[in-house]
Amino acid sequence: MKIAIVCYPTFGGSGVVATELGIALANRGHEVHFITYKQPVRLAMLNSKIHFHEVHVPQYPLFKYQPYELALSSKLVDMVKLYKIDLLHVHYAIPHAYAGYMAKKMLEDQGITIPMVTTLHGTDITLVGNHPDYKTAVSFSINKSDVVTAVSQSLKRDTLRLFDIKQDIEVVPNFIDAGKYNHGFTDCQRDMLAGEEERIVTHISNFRKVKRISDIIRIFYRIQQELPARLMMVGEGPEKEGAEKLSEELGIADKVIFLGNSEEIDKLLCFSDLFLLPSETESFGLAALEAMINKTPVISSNTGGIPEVNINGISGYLSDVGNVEEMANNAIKILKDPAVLEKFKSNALTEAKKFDISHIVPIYEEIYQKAFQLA
Ligand code: GMT
Repeated sequence: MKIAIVCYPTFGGSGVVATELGIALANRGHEVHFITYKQPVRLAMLNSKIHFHEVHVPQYPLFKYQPYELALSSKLVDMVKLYKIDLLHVHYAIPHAYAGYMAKKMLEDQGITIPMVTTLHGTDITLVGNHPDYKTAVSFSINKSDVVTAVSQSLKRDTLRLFDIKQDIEVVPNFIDAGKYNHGFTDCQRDMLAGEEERIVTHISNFRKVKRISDIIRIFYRIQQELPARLMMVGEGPEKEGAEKLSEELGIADKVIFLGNSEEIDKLLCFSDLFLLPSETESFGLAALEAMINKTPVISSNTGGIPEVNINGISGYLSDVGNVEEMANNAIKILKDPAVLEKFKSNALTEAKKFDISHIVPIYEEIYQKAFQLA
């Protein structure tokens, strides 16, 4: 099958999921065309099965807002015709489902029928999509997709609660390629970041408000009062500066390392002892799953789809959003006893393996077949 994947190419869960799915589909013999404004960060290799087509948005000085959707839908039409693409799979509803539907209609006008699958990822529903200024168009394009998928039961519930959705939503969770993690890194140079006696606590995100970055610093403040530890803060985003200031104010700046965006998160996670994810909302929490597959237990908020991946008392602990005290106490409980830490590490790996890509890609293939029948 020839599949066009539309996604955000930046550091962020939806782009990562779309990219990893595309690579896996190509490995199973499909021809995959990524169509977006930049080569996705996790897409290292292009070959006869993996193509990348850049969407250019001509800058016109009289426009206050440059029309990306227009450029994307035109590019989709051109690429579908040029490469005889069979199906569109758009990730993140805004504006991809909208642009995809426009492309579908333009192609229809030329006698070409193409099915469109839309995958909802989270903030396209819970934060941005549900804003009154976007809601009408988001509802419309979800309803016009041939098949709609959501990354967790929780996101499915949120979508049905927040929008007037007239069709079925299939749940296909985020996934991980467990095979890739038998990497046996020999360069786990833990000692470059922390002393032997220090526990390493990690957070990875795009540092937006929804991640409650200051909670992370406050949880860590309590942890380091009880045991020697360091915090690795990986990523870039609007809340980073505030987090740097807060760690200075709390007098722990020497123990908090801000690493910026990294393409080597598995190396960072392989020497982490604990992952913190106290988000306000999280449709699934891919970052938690990536931590767990690297044997890193997770202290998280009990929100959205997180409880579908982080199992309370098994792979980590869940607390109410904002309950920094409880999160810190649970973190200390895991970190201070080596036997307990080992148990949580091994449980985290076991739980993560349930989301192996080998279970998930065939589900998407079935969904594509269904989309053909419905288009
Ligand atoms: O939240 C992010 O860091 C990025 C965001 C995105 O859309 O790129 O992630 C969302 O999609 C991921 C992949 O499906 C989910 O694992 C994340 O939980 C979800 N983020 C939120 O819901 C806040």
